[in-house]
Amino acid sequence: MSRAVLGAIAALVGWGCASDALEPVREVRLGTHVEDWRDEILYQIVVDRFANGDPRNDWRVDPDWRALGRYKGGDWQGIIERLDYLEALGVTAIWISPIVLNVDTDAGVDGYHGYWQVDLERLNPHFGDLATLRALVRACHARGIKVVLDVVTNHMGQVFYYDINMNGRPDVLVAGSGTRSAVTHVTEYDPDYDPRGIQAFTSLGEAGPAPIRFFDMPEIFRVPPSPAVLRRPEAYHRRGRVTDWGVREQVLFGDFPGGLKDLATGEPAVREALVDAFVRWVLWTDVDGFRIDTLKHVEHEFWAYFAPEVRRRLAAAGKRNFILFGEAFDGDEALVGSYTAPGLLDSVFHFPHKFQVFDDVFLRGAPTRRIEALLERRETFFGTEPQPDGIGIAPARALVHFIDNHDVPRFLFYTDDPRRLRAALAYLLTQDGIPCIYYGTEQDFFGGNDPANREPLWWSGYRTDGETFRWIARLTRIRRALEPLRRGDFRLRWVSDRVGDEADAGIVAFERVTPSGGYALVVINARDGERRTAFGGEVMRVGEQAPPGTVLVDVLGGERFTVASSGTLEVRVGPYGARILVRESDRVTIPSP
Ligand code: ABC
Ligand code: CA
Repeated sequence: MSRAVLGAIAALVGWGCASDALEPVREVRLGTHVEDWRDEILYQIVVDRFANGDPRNDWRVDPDWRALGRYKGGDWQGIIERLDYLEALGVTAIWISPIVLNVDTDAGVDGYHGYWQVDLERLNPHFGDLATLRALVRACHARGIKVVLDVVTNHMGQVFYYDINMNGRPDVLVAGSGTRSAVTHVTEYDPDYDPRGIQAFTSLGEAGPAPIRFFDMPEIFRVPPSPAVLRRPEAYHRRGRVTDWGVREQVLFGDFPGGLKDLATGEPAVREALVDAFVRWVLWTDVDGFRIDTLKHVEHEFWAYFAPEVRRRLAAAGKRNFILFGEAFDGDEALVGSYTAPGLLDSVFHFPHKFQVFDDVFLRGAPTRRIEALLERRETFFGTEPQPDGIGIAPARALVHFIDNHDVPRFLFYTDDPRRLRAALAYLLTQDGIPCIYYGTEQDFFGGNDPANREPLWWSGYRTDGETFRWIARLTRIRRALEPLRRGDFRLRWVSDRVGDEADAGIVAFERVTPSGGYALVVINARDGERRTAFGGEVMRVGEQAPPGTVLVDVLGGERFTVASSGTLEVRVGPYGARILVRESDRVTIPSP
């Protein structure tokens, strides 16, 4: 066993070594670093895969490039050393994968992603220590980059087994051994859902709730969880693994596939422990928000407690505008939107938008009319009032839009035409809400299902001269320079029902207008061939901010267009191209990347 492993284990079991968490740590001075979250451009980082800055924490690292389910060595120091890269790309906020101690490895897969938490009060030593995490946040803030932490409230890692046969050992049991009945395997690590709770079994039949037994394997950090309230059976729902995602009760109370044990989030002591633990990391590091995992697996009552309580405690410590947004992985707008109801979260990832717009329209060529339908329903399903003491923007106006993430195949897995991706990026970075870019997109990564979509970024050589990198870098500069693109209302001006060779097939055009009259007009062509904002004698009409005679300049290509006396404007756009038009009289300048 290497020195580093021994050191980590020693720290874990508390042998004299300095421990990050359990001793008093001086809190840092908290600040409010964000004015309006819609000004931010998020960049999602899987820490283990972004950059390796510290070889001393490289134990259990498997260098085989095919072994993507193993630790690869990335860490917080690596991010610190690559801030120039992020600045060149032009993103303004990073969301980093979970930071706390995880079950290190299980069934041949490692906890490199961070979602197998075991101790909410200690950091994952693969990524660094508290000093490094603080240094990261400080270095980011010094460059105007905000930091969002990924937190999990739904479950712990695989920290216990259900001792169904009560023999004190984790077994895989064979049930129904009779010749006629089917033979089934029951694993005590991860048994199937039982609404009564997992039952124990003896030769006499069922014997009441199965005891749960925590593992004690410090060499892989598979130890009784912390804080101590999470070592009581009542802290878990104990009903076994979800077998049917269509059953709401299972989705809420079942263990997450992979044996991730579902926390009893209705229990006051559990709720409080979660708030305590995650708020403490903010007090200790000054991060700017939470990306919350698995929203739809936790009952709404929990969010009604968690969100205001986090906001209250942080406000008391001097931090405001702390964003709380989360992941409800679902195509159902009503469900996804429900987490932004009054009193709950500031925002959510817009999964329905990912499916219907980025996948259907930009990837598969569905009519751009889809965008209109989604937009029309938005205010029905997503919160229209800012959350009390939240970020000050209504959830419906601050939705987090994304093309792909670490749980789905990358956009370029489905197409080998990067022009499609660039059209999607143009839309992502000019529409309203908060755009989020998954690391590696800028390098044309094309990985498929998890874990193939979590490629080490160093495979790219961190080049900044690729076409997609440069395209994103230009778009981020433009978004940052043009207030209407960040804060303006979104007004659709042209979408099409057509998907063939028609003049306007694939065109989406929209205006962004601020209350003080700031104006931008965006025209994107999601298809091949030159297209325009006109069809069958009808031409796009523009808003009153661009009256007849107004000259509009494309900040991307430099071309000029004049609004006709009829208040219409015909804009041509090349294959998968985009135009971002501003009034010439506004004399806009965009800094070059
Ligand atoms: C590992 C393996 C996977 C294997 C899995 C069972 O175990 O790598 O190959 O499939 C973490 C790790 C994963 C790891 C898991 C389990 O833990 O990152 O690598 O997977 O060990 C969050 C995080 C995610 C994280 C977890 C767990 C949760 O972002 O990284 O995973 O902490 C569900 C959850 C969602 C979760 C996601 C992975 O699984 O709801 O919170 N993400 C349907 C369901 C969704 C489901 C989705 C994907 O499939 O409704 O609930 O997400 O499995 C639309 C429908 C949707 C539908 C999609 C596919 O189609 O409207 O409802 O989603 O049209
Ligand atoms: Ca749950």
